[in-house]
Amino acid sequence: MMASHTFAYTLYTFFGSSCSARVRIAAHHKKIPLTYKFIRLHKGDQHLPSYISTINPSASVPALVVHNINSDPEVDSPVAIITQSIAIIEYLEEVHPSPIKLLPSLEEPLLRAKVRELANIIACDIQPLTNMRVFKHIASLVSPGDPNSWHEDDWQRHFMTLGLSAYEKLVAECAGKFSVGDQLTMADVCLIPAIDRAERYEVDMTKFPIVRKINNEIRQTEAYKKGGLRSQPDKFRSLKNGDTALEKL
Ligand SMILES: N[C@@H](CCC(=O)N[C@@H](CS)C(=O)NCC(=O)O)C(=O)O
Repeated sequence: MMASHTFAYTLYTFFGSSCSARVRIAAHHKKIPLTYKFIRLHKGDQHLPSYISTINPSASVPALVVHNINSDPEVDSPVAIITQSIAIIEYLEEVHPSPIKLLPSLEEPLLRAKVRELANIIACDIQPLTNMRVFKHIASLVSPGDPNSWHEDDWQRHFMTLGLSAYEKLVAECAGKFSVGDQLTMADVCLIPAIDRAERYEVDMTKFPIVRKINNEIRQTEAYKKGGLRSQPDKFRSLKNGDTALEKL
């Protein structure tokens, strides 16, 4: 395998995707340049046969294409394509371990486990249940037109509240300025896009005072300001800074 500095990266992303935002925020924090290609989830680009066959068989974002830095990404084959946001973040952490880290050092295995535990509450317990394809499929199964049958917003709030309640309990033991101590970690880069979504669905965040304090800190970081949904070139033109009334993706 070639040294990491010989690589360049293209990220397939959508501004409102919390999984893409994790990777964007992580890369900004670590000062790793990414070129973006936009997948319009609301238009179904993730289902295009060319995207599924050549980039991401899971029909989702993000996907990170790793190129040789001297190659032409439009013509030459990539070195690798990594799908799954957590795998991408951990890859970037491993090949760019310094100067800025998103995981505690190898000498702190329990703290590393804590960061991963928190990140997985978001990535494994909340996001998959609240993903667009899930609620679209449920909506297709329940009686169309019956207002009492199923409410997407209640479903979203339920699973977001469950996950954030667990997060709140766990961070009580380890939070400093951020979720684990005073440095931004992979847990925080997963948490903040999940809070953006929770706010869109009007989850009662007053139940989570520690998470709210951490949220305020993360929002001040350059990494969030540059990698969060509101600063993305593909954001909907109607989305103003500070606006939470975004289409529920
Ligand atoms: N486990 C995957 C989940 C990827 C995923 O579901 N991404 C969402 C956006 S956050 C998506 O592309 N959804 C498209 C759809 O549901 O059709 C990861 O962490 O990368």
